[in-house]
Amino acid sequence: MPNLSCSTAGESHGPSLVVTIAGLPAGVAVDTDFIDGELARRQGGYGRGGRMGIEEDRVTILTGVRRGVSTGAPIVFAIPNKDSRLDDLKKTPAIYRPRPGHADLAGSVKWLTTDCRDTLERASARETASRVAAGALARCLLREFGIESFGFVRSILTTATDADVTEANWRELKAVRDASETYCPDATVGDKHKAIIREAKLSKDTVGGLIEAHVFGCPIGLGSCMDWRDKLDARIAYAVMGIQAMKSVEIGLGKDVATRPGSLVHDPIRFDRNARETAANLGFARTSNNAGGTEGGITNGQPVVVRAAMKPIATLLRGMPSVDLNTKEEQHSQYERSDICAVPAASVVLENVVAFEVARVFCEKFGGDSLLEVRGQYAAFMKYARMLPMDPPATTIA
Ligand code: EPS
Repeated sequence: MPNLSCSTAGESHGPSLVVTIAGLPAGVAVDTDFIDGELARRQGGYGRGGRMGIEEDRVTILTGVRRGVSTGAPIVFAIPNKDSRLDDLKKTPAIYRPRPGHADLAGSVKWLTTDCRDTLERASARETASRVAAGALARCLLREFGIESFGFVRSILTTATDADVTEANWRELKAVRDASETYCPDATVGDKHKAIIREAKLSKDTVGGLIEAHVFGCPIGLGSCMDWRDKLDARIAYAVMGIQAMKSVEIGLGKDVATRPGSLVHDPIRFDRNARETAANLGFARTSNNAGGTEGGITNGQPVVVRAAMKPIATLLRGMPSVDLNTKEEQHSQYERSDICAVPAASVVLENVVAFEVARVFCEKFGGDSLLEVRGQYAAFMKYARMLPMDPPATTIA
């Protein structure tokens, strides 16, 4: 049985994006309405440019699904591009003038060309549509086990919401987020974000921000500390840094752990007997969640909380100092078409990318060839975990 994996291909202005997801058990209902809904959300958000008015992202299922259900074979989705003119795109002077902050310069030198297009077509954030589709597919499995992911915009520039997101209120906040053009779960702050983006547009600039994802319903025990490569937080950091334009990832309190004593960082443990038989956390409740749901790289029954910082888009309407790669003369990087702010879209990417990593460790712990087997493994583990302490010890149970 292969591990759950995702690989992507396709150029921003090629005929199609393609994503291959291998290792999803057989028997998972593939909810294309949900997947396409996530793709539509990723296209939206205040601050997007002209391209998103052209595209209408939807998955075309090419392999691995029969009558709406996964077969266990690799699943390939195509997401066709409407703005598909890769071979016809003219070589304007801009294409030789790398944008500071974009992959243009490093990629062009790396692949021994002065034409930045070969690099930018894959570096483009368009690729994130594929990763959203993969994450949304993985969520079709996770929700069978009550695991849900919620992503939103925490801040744009220096304006942040202090919304406290909990297991009890996240659905309510989701409704606010879904009514917000900047995907912020705080209506007043959402309006301020819009004003900031509008201002950036007027000054021909761009803005970044902080995005957050919370994953609810994870049982204790996903990920492992036995090998550093299997730590869930390590895998999340890897996957999130793989999202275009991310410059930092934090779990829980993140960098603020460095400024507090241990007594104000570590989350006190208590036991809620009423939750023992029903809750995914087996009743092991915490009075805070500074750890962000992982200790030792293993889920501890609290929501997994991930925050990432997105840099401002590198394509500025006013340009930035650069050089022409052919003449080596100083030139401003030129503007063709871009977003002013893609932080709302990135929050959708984060929500789905983090969910995919949770699904990966979920399949590692409870994996089987079919959903039925996964259900059995999950139920068996939860039964034993609720039995603790075991007498006689677990090793003697037949
Ligand atoms: C991007 C430039 C813009 C963005 C694009 C990312 O595209 P274009 O160059 O076609 O105008 O809209 O984002 C997407 C296409 C997308 O789907 O998110 C870039 O250079 O990174």
